[in-house]
Amino acid sequence: MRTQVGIVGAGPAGLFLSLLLHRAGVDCVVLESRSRDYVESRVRAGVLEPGTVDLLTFAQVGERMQRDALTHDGFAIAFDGRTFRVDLKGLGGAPVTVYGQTEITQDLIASRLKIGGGLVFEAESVEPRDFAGDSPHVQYVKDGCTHEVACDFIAGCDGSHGVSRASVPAGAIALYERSLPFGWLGLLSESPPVDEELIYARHERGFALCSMRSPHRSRYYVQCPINDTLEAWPDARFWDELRRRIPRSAAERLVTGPTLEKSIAPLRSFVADPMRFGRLFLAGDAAHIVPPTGAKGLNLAVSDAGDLAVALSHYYRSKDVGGLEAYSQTALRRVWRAVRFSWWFTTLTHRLDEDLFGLKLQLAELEYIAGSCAAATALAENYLGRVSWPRGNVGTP
Ligand code: FAS
Ligand code: PHB
Repeated sequence: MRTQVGIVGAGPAGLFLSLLLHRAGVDCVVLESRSRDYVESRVRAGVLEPGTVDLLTFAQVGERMQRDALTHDGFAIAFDGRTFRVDLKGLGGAPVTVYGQTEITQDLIASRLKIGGGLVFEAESVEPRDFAGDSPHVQYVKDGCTHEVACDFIAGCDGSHGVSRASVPAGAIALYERSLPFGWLGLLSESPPVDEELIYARHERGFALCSMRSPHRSRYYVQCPINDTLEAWPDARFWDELRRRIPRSAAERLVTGPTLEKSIAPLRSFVADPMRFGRLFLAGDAAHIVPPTGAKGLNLAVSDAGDLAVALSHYYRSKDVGGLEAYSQTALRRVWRAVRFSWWFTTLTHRLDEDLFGLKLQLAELEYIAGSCAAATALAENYLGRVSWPRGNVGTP
């Protein structure tokens, strides 16, 4: 089989890239190791930046999102017995959209299948090959038969534990990593949210987040030790701990409901530089991971796919490799902005078991943001992903 772009992984990055390439007339095939049911049922991100909504709408994937998504003009931060609101729309000029990654993945898959072909689930032993040369290909096994996809380029969109980045010769890509000694225990429940907007709670017992997926479905997180297990967290303990960490008014409104999903995710950052090797290009979690506090992971994955689609489409139209050569540097500038913000927002709101000085510093930073329009604006524009280089001020590299 031959195609122009072989895509490894049918998460948001791979699926979105395949849709944009198709709309640009570029032939591609997506190879996914898991089943469609598994991919479509994964519970992950929930908050979309305005840029992500625009990209999904441009790719004609936004119909259900426009109908069902929630629009939030701000969110609350609770600390030290106080709560203040970050006015995203007033300070950053736009709202965020609350719409689950689960729904996005389903919408992307439905759109991709409507186009026909080019999406293989349960592809086993997927192996990107010969991407250092001019004739890359991807080998995989399906129903016991070995298949080969010859292509011009390979897009590694297979997440942080995928095969693509692992296939690059050791030392060719630098990895910048930092992990935190705690994770997020997340619970999705069939119950109404405690508030109309998200609540990020910094509490001495640990961080908590009240989020949602719809007026009837809530998503909650509590910070937990990295080696904690789901067995240690029966629902009753989760709800009790959540009530202790969020503002009393919210705790009194909290309505519990049937648990639809519960999982523990580690909090870490890593960045792969460059995000390419030869004719293999990395996008999304295959190239970077950020702590979910800043709600960046999914948004970065969609942005990478958008940039890579533009570069590949331009190449096929003009045979100009300029976009492909610039892809990694352009993406990494955006990635590091998100890594910085996500790390900062995580260390600001989580229990870090530092000395009392560190704890006082955390409270002073929160006091400053609560009382400063400039500081709250900086938070808002980062949360919205609206930080862009002022043309002319800092020059362009
Ligand atoms: P994904 O990991 O989503 O997709 C990669 C795909 O590649 C998967 O379908 C996988 O099955 C497939 N694959 C892997 N290896 C393969 C192989 N060898 N061959 C073929 N296919 C292969 N982000 C937020 O913004 N907010 C959050 O709250 C949030 N919560 C998260 C919770 C968890 C538990 C995790 C793991 C991530 C969370 N994220 C969150 C980040 C998450 O949303 C990612 O950023 C997003 O899924 C990135 O999309 P992709 O890059 O497409 O990678
Ligand atoms: C979520 O709803 O899953 C969510 C929302 C905001 C975050 C992280 C996760 O910062």
